[in-house]
Amino acid sequence: MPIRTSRHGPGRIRPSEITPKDVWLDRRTLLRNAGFGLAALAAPAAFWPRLAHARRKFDDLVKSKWTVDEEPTSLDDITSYNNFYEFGTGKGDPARYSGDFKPLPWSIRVGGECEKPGVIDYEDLIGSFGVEERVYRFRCVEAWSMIVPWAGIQLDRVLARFQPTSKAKYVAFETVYRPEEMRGQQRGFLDWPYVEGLRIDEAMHPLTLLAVGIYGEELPNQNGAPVRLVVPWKYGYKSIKSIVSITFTETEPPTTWNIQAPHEYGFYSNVNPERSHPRWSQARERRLGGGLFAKKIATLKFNGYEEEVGPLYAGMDLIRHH
Ligand SMILES: Nc1nc2c(c(=O)[nH]1)N[C@H]1C(S)=C(S)[C@@H](COP(=O)(O)O)O[C@H]1N2
Ligand SMILES: [Mo]
Repeated sequence: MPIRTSRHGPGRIRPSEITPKDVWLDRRTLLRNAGFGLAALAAPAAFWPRLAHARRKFDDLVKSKWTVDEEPTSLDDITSYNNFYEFGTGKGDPARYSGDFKPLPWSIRVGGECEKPGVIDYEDLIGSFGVEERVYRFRCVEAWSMIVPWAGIQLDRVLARFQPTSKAKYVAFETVYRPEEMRGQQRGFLDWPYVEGLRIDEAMHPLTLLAVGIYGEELPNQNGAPVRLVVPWKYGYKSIKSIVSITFTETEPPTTWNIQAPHEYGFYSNVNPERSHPRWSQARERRLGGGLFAKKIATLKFNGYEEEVGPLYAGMDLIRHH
């Protein structure tokens, strides 16, 4: 079995960029593959190689003004308790089963209502637009939340290149479909591929980020490598992972969780402590990393970004348009 030191294939990463940690984690992968698998089956997610691949560092990360002044959640917590149904429905499944996913090379098709439809390659994306570090609050519908130092590119800068027309009222996003690498896609947990959408003004809002990294390095597979959306004032499920296509549309695009359970999940999905999920309240949350008995804190409207994004929804009934 070849020793993989990099998910980018031979020659893409210089040996100097591989840290001892990466090598150590790779050795764990080898051990697992070499027959420690059975013992590991019974082990908790913590045993599994969560960051099995070398991930490039972003050197010239610009610190963004869009940064909350809160203590970031640890990388360990951010990468071990995930939702990514393409790898299974358990919170530990993405860390456990995403090791064989190959995020690079990668490109994203952009089309629909725009003057210049085309394809953007990952290397072009991170080379052409400045990658910024932004520490955002991130709130999942199951009422856990975290503080994440994302590395990313403001989405509107990327979209502008394709020149959306006046008919572009929404933007639709689609996740890759690769059942051979994504074991969850071999099962009917959701309608594959995962799809999401934003109104054009939401997509163009400066807070909306195309994330390519966490803690200054490329995204781990379980967090949506190599490119995922981050919309910090909405519930986590709007932040679609491993994006392969972006389409400008005239009408509201279908979204995975709305298709799945329309009474529970609407198109807007703005964080709203006043609108309960039909099966539980959304008024409080628990920060990841604080343990099961961590005290709950009050959830803020628009996840604390009301000043920035409140005006987008002026006059709208946010209970009806949940
Ligand atoms: N393609 C895809 N994107 C997805 C999901 C998914 O299952 N598949 N889960 C969503 C949900 S419910 C959440 S809370 C976030 C979790 O992101 P994280 O694992 O990086 O914390 O990803 C979102 N994006
Ligand atoms: Mo979520």
